[in-house]
Amino acid sequence: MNTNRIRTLKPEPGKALSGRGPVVYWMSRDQRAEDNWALLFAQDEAVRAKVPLVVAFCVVPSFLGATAAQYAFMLGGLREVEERLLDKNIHFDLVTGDPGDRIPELVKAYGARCLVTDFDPLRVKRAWKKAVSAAVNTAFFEVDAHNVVPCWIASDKQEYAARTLRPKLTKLTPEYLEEFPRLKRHPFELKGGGPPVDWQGAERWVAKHTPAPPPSSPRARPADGAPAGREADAGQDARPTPGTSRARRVLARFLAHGLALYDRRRNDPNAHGTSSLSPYLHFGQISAQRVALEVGRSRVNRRAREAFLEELVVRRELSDNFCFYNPHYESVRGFPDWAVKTLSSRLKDRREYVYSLGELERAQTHDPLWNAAQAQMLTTGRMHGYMRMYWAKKILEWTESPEEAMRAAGYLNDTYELDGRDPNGYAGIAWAIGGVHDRPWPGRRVFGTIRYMSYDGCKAKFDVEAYIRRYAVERD
Ligand code: FAD
Ligand code: FO1
Repeated sequence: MNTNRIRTLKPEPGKALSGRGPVVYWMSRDQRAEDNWALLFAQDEAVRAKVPLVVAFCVVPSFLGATAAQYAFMLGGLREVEERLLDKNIHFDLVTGDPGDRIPELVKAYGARCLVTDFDPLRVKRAWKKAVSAAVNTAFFEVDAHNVVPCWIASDKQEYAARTLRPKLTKLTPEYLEEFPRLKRHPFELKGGGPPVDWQGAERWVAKHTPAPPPSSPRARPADGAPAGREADAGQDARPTPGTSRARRVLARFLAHGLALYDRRRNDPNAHGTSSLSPYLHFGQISAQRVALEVGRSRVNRRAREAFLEELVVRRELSDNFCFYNPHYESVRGFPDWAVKTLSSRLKDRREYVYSLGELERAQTHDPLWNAAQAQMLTTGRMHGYMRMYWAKKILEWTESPEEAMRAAGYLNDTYELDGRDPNGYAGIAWAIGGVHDRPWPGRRVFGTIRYMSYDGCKAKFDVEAYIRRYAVERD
């Protein structure tokens, strides 16, 4: 393992003060037992010290507006994590509450030798780590298990665009895109580690502490991953089954049937031409590096592979770079200067349509294409990537100010998307509304020089009527 993936958040307090208990891996973003550099590092440390290994997950109340629907997907994936770890003689703990309290309590109760966690650029996660670091009396390490090239190594500053990050990633990728070692059966058992997780209790806790899904959103599916109603294998309209095994099947299906045509079909919202991996990548149920390795081995044409890796690696890691280096990633303050200026100069432009958040939420606009995209998100928990761009740009066009547009798009994305609350979401919205990672385009009303998208532009690209029919919003 490339040790540049690891950062020390708190150094070892000195041998005399180091606990004699297990190494604890506080799992958060990378919720899987395989292909997980943070877990592999924690196991190496535990084997070196001849101590047991414990993985702990802290369920927090209402993470960035997530509802019970998204928590159910997460808990479903974590059940599988527990099973796989048990198989490897590794204890799994699920605690609930504020990680700033619960993780240090656990570290203390175990007399942990050291603490390891995974990397995440979001502010809330950095605040949790700060609180944990201040409260533990043990070494504390962070491992980037999400990106192919660790975020802080890929670049030491906020990048302007994909074109400035791409050459850096291209240069560094060979150093990091290595095959994962297997997680070993852990040779040191935890004595008296407590019972297995009470999953029903966890579900009850989540039901009590997180908002119920809004009435129009997909209902939460059972956390054991039992198929719910209208599931089709990996189709865009299915409510996906959580977990690493399912993620691997979705990947296998994409490699066999989707990848070869990816560059030609990915912008057609009717075509099922993309991987549908984003919920699994978001919750870390599959590693992007595993996906990149398998795509690299596939025999499909190079153009298709390169087009897919551009999204999976360059665009995804550019989003982490944006959130890591820009503290205002979800507001107008995070926009580039040219975008702030052009949007301010258009503040007084007359808006042809203005909708309230409630009207947008209920898909009650004059535009059937936009309503269909919103309805796709409400009913399935996902929206096709091409429609996400159109969707966010229209929110800018139909609200009184870019600030309001950012608030509405962020709220809707984080409330309804299964893969919301993610650097990709913050960067995607900032791209659409605030020109982040983009450049000025010919000027027009409301948008100034922010890139515009139109209904007619969509019509020229794909069969908009078919998309509208599919997600038609029924009106009384
Ligand atoms: P594929 O096309 O199969 O791509 C494979 C993977 O590459 C994706 O799963 C994702 O991890 C990554 N990827 C693809 N496109 C992008 C992109 N433009 N930027 C960064 N990474 C990308 N993505 C999220 O994961 N969560 C979000 O909340 C989210 N919100 C978005 C909001 C807006 C306004 C926009 C414009 C984009 C948003 N995206 C978001 C990015 C992108 O639309 C989705 O990742 C993609 O549609 C997911 O479908 P897929 O897995 O089939 O993608
Ligand atoms: N991470 C946690 O460590 N604990 C949680 O309870 C938790 C809930 C949660 C709910 C919805 C969601 O989309 C993400 C959630 N995450 C949680 C975080 C997630 O694993 C990611 O780290 C970030 O959302 C993106 O980087």
